[in-house]
Amino acid sequence: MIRRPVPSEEKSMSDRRQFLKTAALGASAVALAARIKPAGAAGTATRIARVTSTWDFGVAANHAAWSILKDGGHSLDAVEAGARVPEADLKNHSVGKGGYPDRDGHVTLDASIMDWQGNCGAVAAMEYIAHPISVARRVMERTPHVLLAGDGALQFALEQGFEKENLLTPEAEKAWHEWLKTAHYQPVINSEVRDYGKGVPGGKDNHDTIGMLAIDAHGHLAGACTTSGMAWKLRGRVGDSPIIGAGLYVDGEIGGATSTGVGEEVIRNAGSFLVVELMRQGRSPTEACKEAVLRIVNKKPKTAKDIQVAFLAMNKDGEVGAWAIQPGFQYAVCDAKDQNALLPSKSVYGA
Ligand code: SD4
Repeated sequence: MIRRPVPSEEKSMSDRRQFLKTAALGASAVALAARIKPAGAAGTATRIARVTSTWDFGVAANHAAWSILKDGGHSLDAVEAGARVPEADLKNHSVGKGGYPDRDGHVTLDASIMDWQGNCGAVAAMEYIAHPISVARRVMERTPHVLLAGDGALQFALEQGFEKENLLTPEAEKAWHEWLKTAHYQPVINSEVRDYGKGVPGGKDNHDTIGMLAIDAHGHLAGACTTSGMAWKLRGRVGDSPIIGAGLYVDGEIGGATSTGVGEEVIRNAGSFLVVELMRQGRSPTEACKEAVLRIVNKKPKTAKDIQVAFLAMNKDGEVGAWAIQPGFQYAVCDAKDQNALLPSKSVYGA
């Protein structure tokens, strides 16, 4: 079938050509960035390339993003490359292939991507495609739409040349059969730090969505968010991750935010949009994340005690901050100075 490009695709192709030209200038862009003075009273952008992402798997994801950013590459390419790392990790049961399935044994993936100009794309409840973040980018660049869901998202992905594969690994299937013995749906509190004092079993692998934010040497922000969603969810359930403004939001003039944890509470509060708007009002990334988390806690205090939600934010100067409901949330930060930083987030119920 011959597919004619839609108008936005033609525009995106010309953007792409422009981008390739710019990328070729990458090394000189970095050199230029090095000459640009740090933020001063006038609020000049620092032009320091940096990437941050949720949880400890964010360190490896950041490395992939950094391989693009360090040479003057673009933040949008960086966050896509970074998000693909946990998507491809079969040991990771909360993102991409190898993710835990829904109640009926289907692995359904959610993802979104957004740039500093307000361009965005997303897929929700998509099956059989291992890299939903790349499909989300195609939605952004090659369609007039923002969000494709379910069978339509799959159809689009196949038309775009993505490969159909079984995403349910034997390990995830075994865990699903184990869960079926009780079939009790109770989201666990995600915490990578064991025994943080509440008797909640944390652990290195107890994490979920990867949300990633990057600023490149051109001073441009982008973000990505990808997940297999809540394990054992109802078929058709969509979380916050593919919802622009909930799981991810980027405003090039202000900053970006992303979230992890129980998506229903994030959607209810338009969480990532809220964080960005709080930064617009003058909050630092950390203050904005804290206030958004408290909004969730104060709205449903009883629910909040037993769930995890965390926000991660980066402002347009590359400053990073986070806050969570429960202790044990960590975020990875990578820049020219340190490619392996993994920082503990503050939280409402912990330190
Ligand atoms: C969601 N925030 O679907 C995502 C992922 C998640 O525990 O909840 N994982 O709500």
